[in-house]
Amino acid sequence: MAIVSRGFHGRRQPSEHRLPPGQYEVRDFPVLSAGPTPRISRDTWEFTIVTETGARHSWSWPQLMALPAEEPLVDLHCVTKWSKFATPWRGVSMDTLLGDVETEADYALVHSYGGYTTNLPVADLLDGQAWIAYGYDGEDLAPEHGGPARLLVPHLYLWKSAKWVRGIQLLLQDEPGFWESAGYHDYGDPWREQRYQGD
Ligand SMILES: Nc1nc2c(c(=O)[nH]1)N[C@H]1C(S)=C(S)[C@@H](COP(=O)(O)O)O[C@H]1N2
Ligand SMILES: [Mo]
Repeated sequence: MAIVSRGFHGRRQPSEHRLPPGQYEVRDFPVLSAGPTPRISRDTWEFTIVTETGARHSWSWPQLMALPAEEPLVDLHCVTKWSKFATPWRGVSMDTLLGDVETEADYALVHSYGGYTTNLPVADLLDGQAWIAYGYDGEDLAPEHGGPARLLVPHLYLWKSAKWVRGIQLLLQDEPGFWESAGYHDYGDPWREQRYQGD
């Protein structure tokens, strides 16, 4: 009889092994917004990538819907210490959206309807790590969680996942966003507990 390590393939680890340092698990889905929830109509919604040379790539709502959708099942980690496991999203991979964009930029500044911004390296938007998410748990993404669409970049603290996303500015130099300018960490890796500047 072959020696098989049972349960090795495709089984998620018990939840306590998926908690980054200093985090606790929640079962509900907290809402954290720095201001009021903007109401954006899908008829006028637009997502725009602007490169370091000023080249613009825009998608209307129907154009976004026409792109291949993915259904990532990911853990979320908020810097206020809650984590939520196995959240089911639907959205378009940033690999798809950045695929035809010619750029040498290493940095991205994400802009939201309502004025929120957050920054991250372009590399963290690629290789199946980030999505423009418009569905959650089989439904349209609710406005309080960032609908019509938000950035989802679950390997970083959740403040990087800009709700009501409007566009991404590609930059040769790093520029801090809203929370990063207020003392939060520039990168925000939950596994290295990069909550604040200097962590
Ligand atoms: N536009 C915008 N995006 C945002 C925020 C915000 O205030 N405005 N808050 C961030 C923070 S701090 C967190 S923890 C998550 C919360 O997402 P949720 O409300 O869906 O849980 O959204 C992030 N994205
Ligand atoms: Mo947060």
